[in-house]
Amino acid sequence: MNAFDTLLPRPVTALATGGALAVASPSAVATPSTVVIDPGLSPHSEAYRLSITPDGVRAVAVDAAGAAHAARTLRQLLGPDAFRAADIRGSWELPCGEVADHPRFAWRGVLLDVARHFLPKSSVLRFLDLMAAHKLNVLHLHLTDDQGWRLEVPAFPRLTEVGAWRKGSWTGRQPDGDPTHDGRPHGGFYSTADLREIVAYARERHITVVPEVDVPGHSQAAIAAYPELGSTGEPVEVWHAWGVSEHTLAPTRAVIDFYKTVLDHVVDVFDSPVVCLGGDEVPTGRWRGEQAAALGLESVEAIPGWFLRTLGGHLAEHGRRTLGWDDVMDHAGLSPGVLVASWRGEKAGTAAAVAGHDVVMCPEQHVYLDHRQSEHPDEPIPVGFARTTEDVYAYEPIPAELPEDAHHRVLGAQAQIWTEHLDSPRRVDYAAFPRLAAFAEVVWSAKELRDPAGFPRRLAEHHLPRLDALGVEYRAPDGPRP
Ligand code: TNX
Repeated sequence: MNAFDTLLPRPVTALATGGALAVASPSAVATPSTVVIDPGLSPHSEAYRLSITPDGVRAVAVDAAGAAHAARTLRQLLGPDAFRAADIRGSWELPCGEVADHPRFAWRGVLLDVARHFLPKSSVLRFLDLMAAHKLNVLHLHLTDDQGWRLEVPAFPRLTEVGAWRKGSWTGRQPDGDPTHDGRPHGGFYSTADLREIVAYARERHITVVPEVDVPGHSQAAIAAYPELGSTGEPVEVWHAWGVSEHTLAPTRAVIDFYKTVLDHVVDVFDSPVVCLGGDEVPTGRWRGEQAAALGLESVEAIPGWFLRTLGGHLAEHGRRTLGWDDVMDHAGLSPGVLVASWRGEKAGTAAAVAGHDVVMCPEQHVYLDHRQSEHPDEPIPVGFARTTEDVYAYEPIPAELPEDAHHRVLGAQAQIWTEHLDSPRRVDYAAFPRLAAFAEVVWSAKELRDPAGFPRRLAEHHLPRLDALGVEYRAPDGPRP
């Protein structure tokens, strides 16, 4: 196999596969160039070693992902032009040297919220390419929420016929008309074929797509499609406001059966060993004590835990693990196999790790990329408090208070791109980059190799030109672009 093939511009591919390319410098690269898989290279998965000498490029990797990383590093070393879509004829230079490398964390994730604003399939595929270039390896796709259902489920066509579309979005600036939305219809969904294509595209790049079907809150779009799923049965619309809707799922066997069918489809389409059931921000106001009692539960507060246990058990029958937002830690009887996404700071993740859960660190204080990037008055996306690229670079995924014997429970970290205020692929670019590049280094590099002093220079001199070549509309370090 040759991992260089799919990643490099064509003339370079010719080089990497043994074609001729004359290079006229001391750091000349000649043929042949090879990639070898050697599981004995390193105890670390995804490890690789790259040797560049005047005689050629040689990469050894412990596994196929490591081979892909070697090719990605090689592309970085070729310079920004190697990131252009167009073929570039001419000579390429590589510095001679050795790279021995492996990731610090196994879960190097990004959440993309395609529910609040739909992103077309082509944008998701492009985003996967950008993730791969940054050696990120988990795409958490937030597919369902109050404001939209993006996952086609053949058994329940109204989920996407109705649940994928809303009348408008709340922007806070509605001049006339309905004060709750801007009157611009919004929607879209992924067909089963689209999702299979996304999963396969990701797999080729050694990225796992973790699907999220959020229960029992964040479910108003599903209830709009099938009102009988709701706790009151009253008809509702796909929500056009932001925030947390009061319309939760009814705690009944019928609703569980519905979601089991949804999840049967999800596990058929997605190959991820982990499926996210959400479990976050669940209002209990629409549930009645008798409903809880009918399920043998003490109070309505126990209903979210019941959903998680029941549907998580169903996923387990399919051999899949459940991921839940850290709110799930509030519930008794949580299976120790449940993976916890620690978003309300690091405390919940620390507690979960100590209690024996595997954890993905996602703290909103550090890695929520929907947050504004400065206090500048022209900052176009004024969400929350400011988080700069340097702030993200300074993030440390292992909480200081986590005892050492629980460190291994932290599988890694994940950056969140919630899209309430990101209504186009360009806005997603702007929010994501270059902060995601800083995050990628946080989850990849050994802690002692992190270099906050040198990062701004490396970013400006080496990485932003690559993003330019890739056509990424990132936020410039010197301020917002109008
Ligand atoms: C909290 S993180 C949420 C999301 C929002 C986000 C906005 C989490 C589990 N819930 O639904 O989009 O804040 O920053």
